Amino acid sequence: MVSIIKSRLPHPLDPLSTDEIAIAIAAVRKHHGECFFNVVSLHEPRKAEMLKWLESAHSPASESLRPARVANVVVIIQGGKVYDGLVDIKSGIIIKLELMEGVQPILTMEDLQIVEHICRTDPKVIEQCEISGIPKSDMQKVYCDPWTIGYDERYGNNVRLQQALMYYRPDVDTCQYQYPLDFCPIYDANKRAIIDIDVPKIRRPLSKAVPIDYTPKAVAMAGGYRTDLKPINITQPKGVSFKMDGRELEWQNWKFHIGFNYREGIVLNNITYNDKGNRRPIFYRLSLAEMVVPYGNPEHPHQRKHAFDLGEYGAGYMTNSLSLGCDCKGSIYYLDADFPTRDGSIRTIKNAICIHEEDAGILFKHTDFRDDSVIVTRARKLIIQQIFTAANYEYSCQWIFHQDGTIQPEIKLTGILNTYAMNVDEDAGPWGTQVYPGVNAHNHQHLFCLRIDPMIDGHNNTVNMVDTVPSEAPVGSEDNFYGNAFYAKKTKLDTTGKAMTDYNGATSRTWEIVNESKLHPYSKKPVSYKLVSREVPGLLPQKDSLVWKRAGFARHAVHVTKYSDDQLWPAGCHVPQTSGEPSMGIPQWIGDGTESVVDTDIVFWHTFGVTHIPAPEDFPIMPVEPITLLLRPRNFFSNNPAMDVMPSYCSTPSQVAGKQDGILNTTDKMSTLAFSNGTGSSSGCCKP
Ligand SMILES: *[C@@H]1O[C@H](CO)[C@@H](O)[C@H](O)[C@H]1NC(C)=O
Ligand SMILES: *[C@@H]1O[C@H](CO)[C@@H](O)[C@H](O)[C@H]1NC(C)=O
Ligand SMILES: *[C@@H]1O[C@H](CO)[C@@H](O)[C@H](O)[C@H]1NC(C)=O
Ligand SMILES: *[C@@H]1O[C@H](CO)[C@@H](O)[C@H](O)[C@H]1NC(C)=O
Ligand SMILES: *[C@@H]1O[C@H](CO)[C@@H](O)[C@H](O)[C@H]1NC(C)=O
Ligand SMILES: *[C@@H]1O[C@H](CO)[C@@H](O)[C@H](O)[C@H]1NC(C)=O
Ligand SMILES: [Cu+2]
Repeated sequence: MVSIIKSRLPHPLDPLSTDEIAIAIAAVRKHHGECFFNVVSLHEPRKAEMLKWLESAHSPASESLRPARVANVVVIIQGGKVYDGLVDIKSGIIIKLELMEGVQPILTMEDLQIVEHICRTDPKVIEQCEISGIPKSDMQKVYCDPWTIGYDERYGNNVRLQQALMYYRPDVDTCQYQYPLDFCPIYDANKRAIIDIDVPKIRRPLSKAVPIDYTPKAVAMAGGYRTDLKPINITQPKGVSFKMDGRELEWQNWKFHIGFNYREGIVLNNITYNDKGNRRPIFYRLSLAEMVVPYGNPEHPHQRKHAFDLGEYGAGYMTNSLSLGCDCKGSIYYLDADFPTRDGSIRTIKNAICIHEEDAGILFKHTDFRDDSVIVTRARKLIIQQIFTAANYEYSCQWIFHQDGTIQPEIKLTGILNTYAMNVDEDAGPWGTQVYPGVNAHNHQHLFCLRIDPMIDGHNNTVNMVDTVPSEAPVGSEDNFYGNAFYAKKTKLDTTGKAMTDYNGATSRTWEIVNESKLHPYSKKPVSYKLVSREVPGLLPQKDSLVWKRAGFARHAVHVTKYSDDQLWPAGCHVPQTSGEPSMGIPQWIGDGTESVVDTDIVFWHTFGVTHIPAPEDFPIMPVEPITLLLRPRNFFSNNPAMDVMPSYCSTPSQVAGKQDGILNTTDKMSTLAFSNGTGSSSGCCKP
């Protein structure tokens, strides 16, 4: 059973409650009359304020130091004017609300949903559909995925625009991505109208291929489902092993707070580990802070396809409502998410976050080959998950905690490829692949930016880049006579400029975040958490390209900046329609690169991901492709911190020799032999 202890006051890092959102909305309305609500979200307490309150938490005066609840509010008023500001929740007073010139705030789901209806009735869109081979009477079968325009130099950023990627569904249950249309209407949100249509030089009429689908009906027609899959039951007869106190979770020595916002989705705060009674700080805040998906087809207007899914649409706004037994199996604890709607009411996404445990294979094992005495300990992992849908694509974001002090962020890509029309005699290469007759899936990258605000045994940390390299001394020299020497070469990233570094698989490059003033008693190396990330493609759009300018965070695998409360968004605050001149976010913060990031409060930014050259196996729906990273303790614990996890089985040489009692056997009673009619005998899990 999950024990839920309800605290009276919200934790300062809890997302705004529905009541708090309503207070902020009422305050803005009182002042500005009718407006469209774009964002009403927790303005996180300043770190210094938060720490001061915590330090004083046991004094009688501490309540007066409790960080105030403040809402960050972004609204759009008639005529498309954008206001961004702060509202104090307790008093309902607007702290500030500033008119923003030349920015476009995030696109909400409601902003997106309007476009399809307008496309269907627009005479110029109807005309283009007819050219593609769709009769006027079939306009209800025309669909569009509205994307922000990204940036189009013809319009700049004073008008709020979307580009409509057009598709056709011959039948309402047929997947539209196999019938892309070749033109691209441009929608103006203020005029609520299509203001332009980009029509390619080469026309590509509607595909006549027979549909391929993943629905039960389509699978039945293609031969039906596999029948040789038997059920797997996951049971936790005594309940889960984690505890929740509000949004604070405790599990296997870990303790942390689970936040959630419209933009990053899951935010984990104040991650600590109880090291034999000593609760050690590890990360102040962890989140996926931005991403960009640049497409690699040079034909106009495909250069505009480079979605910043977090900054332009929001991993929170697009998050799925998860369900038992489908998205997560086992005993699941859920947290909901509350957001404002455009007209100022509340939208609740039930089950936005799921929390559960999974068996994680073997934690460690050793058999003594002399006598078969053995220890084998099974591992458990805890998963905090959300899944968001960015039009065609889905991203499952998992934060996986392990018993040995490792944190493993993992992203699973699935959903449907973004597709474009192609003619029967056309060659899709080299910028794309024909994944189905008439369907061209363009090359693209999925680049994610992880924001790591560390506190490895204290808030002041330093980053080293670590490369394993051969000794510099040549073969035959005194220092390396046999030529076999190699070591871990550390480069201290002492300035923001020097910290702009890239991946190198040949040297097994990692980056370690250290507290230099605390050395491990045995290794004499500083305590650290090391980032192990092996899927780190460089940004493929070239230097000075539109994407390079707009996605400054993606130019390098690693950036390190000095901590600043308001530096949360690596591609800037309001991302839609930024021109990249100047580049917002990380490049601004780094400036001339001379700022010291040694032994101070730092933020570590890591861009990783995959380059996706589509293939027919990805169509019509893509099997999950996982990308995984590790944040591992190194020189942090005195030794393996998980030896106190009960083994499934442990026998010692003396027990084996003497057949003494006391062999530890906690093997589960659910596991059985696969074929009970077979010849194998049930000799226990650990004995040959
Ligand atoms: C597994 O689950 C199914 C259905 O949920 C149930 O009918 C069955 O009895 C379970 N089997 C075991 C061994 O618990
Ligand atoms: C972090 O967690 C520790 C341990 O539970 C607690 O003492 C501390 O006050 C928390 N700090 C913050 C910033 O929430
Ligand atoms: C490093 O760790 C030590 C021991 O926990 C701590 O006292 C110190 O404040 C930390 N250093 C910094 C600079 O945060
Ligand atoms: C952390 O570094 C700052 C300077 O960047 C310094 O003022 C502060 O005292 C340091 N804190 C600790 C705990 O060492
Ligand atoms: C055991 O049962 C399985 C499935 O019921 C069957 O396919 C297999 O032939 C049997 N094996 C023996 C050794 O009887
Ligand atoms: C350990 O316990 C399991 C389950 O009770 C049992 O099936 C197994 O035979 C035992 N193993 C040994 C080696 O005693
Ligand atoms: Cu992809």
